[in-house]
This record gives sequence, C-alpha cells and structure tokens, in this order.
Amino acid sequence: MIEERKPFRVTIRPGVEHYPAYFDHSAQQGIVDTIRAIVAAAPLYRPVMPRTGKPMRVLMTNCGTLGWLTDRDRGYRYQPTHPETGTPWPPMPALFLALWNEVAGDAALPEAGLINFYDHDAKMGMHQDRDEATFDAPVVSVSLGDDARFRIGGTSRGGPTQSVRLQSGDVLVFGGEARLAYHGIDRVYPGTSALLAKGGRLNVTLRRVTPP
Ligand code: MD3
Ligand code: FE
Repeated sequence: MIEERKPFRVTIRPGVEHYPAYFDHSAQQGIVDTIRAIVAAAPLYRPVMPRTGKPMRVLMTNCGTLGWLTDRDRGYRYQPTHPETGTPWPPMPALFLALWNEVAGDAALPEAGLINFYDHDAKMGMHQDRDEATFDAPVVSVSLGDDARFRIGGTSRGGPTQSVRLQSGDVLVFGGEARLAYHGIDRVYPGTSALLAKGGRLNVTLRRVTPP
C-alpha cells in the first residue's frame, strides 16, 4: 500500500483544482534545474501563429514523447522532434510523472510536457487546449518564478471569466467539464519571486495527447 499525499487544494470551480504552494522552495529549485537541463538539450524557441506568422510573446520548448508547437505553414500540432534542431524532445523527467500520479487520478500517463517562458511583459491570449486527440485526461500545470494573473472562462469564447493569481510552486489541474475551458495569462508581476535570477515566469503543462 503506497501512502497517498493529501496536499491542500481549493476547487476554483468544478474540474479546476488549485494547489497553492504544492512545491516548496527547494523542490522548486530542483524543478528549475531539471528545466535548465531540458533547455540545454532542446533550446527555447519563439513560436509563431499559424498563417500570419505573428511571433508569440512566450518562448517554448518541450519534454516527453510529443511536444506541442506552432509555425506559420503547419499550425498548431504535436510532434516528436524539436522544430529547430530536429532531435527528439528530452524524456519526461520522473518528477513530472510523480506529480501526475499524485494529482491526475488514474489517467493515462502524460506524453507532452510543454515549457513556457514568460518575460516581464509576456502574456498569453485566451484560448482552448484542443489539439489533443483525447480529452479524457486532465491537464496539469506548474508555475515557477514571478506571479501571474491567470484567467479562466467557460467552454465558449466571451462568457464570464474568473481570475486567479498564480505563485511559484502552485499546481493547477483542469479536468472534466473544465478541460475545454478558455484560459490565458493576462500578465506577469515582475520582481515577485527570486527563484529565477533574471526574473520572469516558467510554466510547465503536462498533457495526454493520444488515447491510451
Ligand atoms: C485550463 N499555459 O500552454 S497553464 C498553455 O501559464 C497554457 O503558461 C498557461 O495555457 C501558462 O496552453 C496556463 C494552465 C492551464 C493549462 C491548460 C488548461 C489551464 C487550462 C487546459 C484547459 C483549461
Ligand atoms: Fe492553454
């Protein structure tokens, strides 16, 4: 019998669970070291919007067997290799799989670990995560570094929204009826965390992409 951790969590709404300070400072430093190793093998790159080629404000890379990316000609998709180096994404670190096992119930293991880097004035517009071939598993996200204002709405664009301030070490889980909710990052609050020496915010998003 494996002892389950029962970390504190707040239900923001059905399907949205917020675990404030899930990771303590030393665990956060360990995750940042892990991300640095991933970035050394799979450099952060600047994605561009489909068709228009407009650059996004957030830099991205991935770990896992599939990575999410976007470019002008082929748009939003998952692929097993880095768009610039052509090499496979680094493997999903054990610590992300352990997190998934703690908060994602019995869902099939995540294939994609998307890493987003926000500088002090980066944001991410409201969107749905719907490029996956299955929505059965939840999405699990970890926030590191500067605080951010996260906004979540319903499953159609333009309805009422709710804002949540995310802090370093927080974990969010989106499943069930919230899996296809619109969401985005309105802003980063510079200077609110000393975790990243040069400031900014890292977010890791774990996703199941294909049916098990
Ligand atoms: C709600 N990232 O990469 S994570 C993304 O902080 C993305 O970098 C944001 O949205 C970030 O797609 C937010 C929180 C999140 C992730 C997936 C969701 C919220 C979600 C899927 C469904 C509903
Ligand atoms: Fe998203």
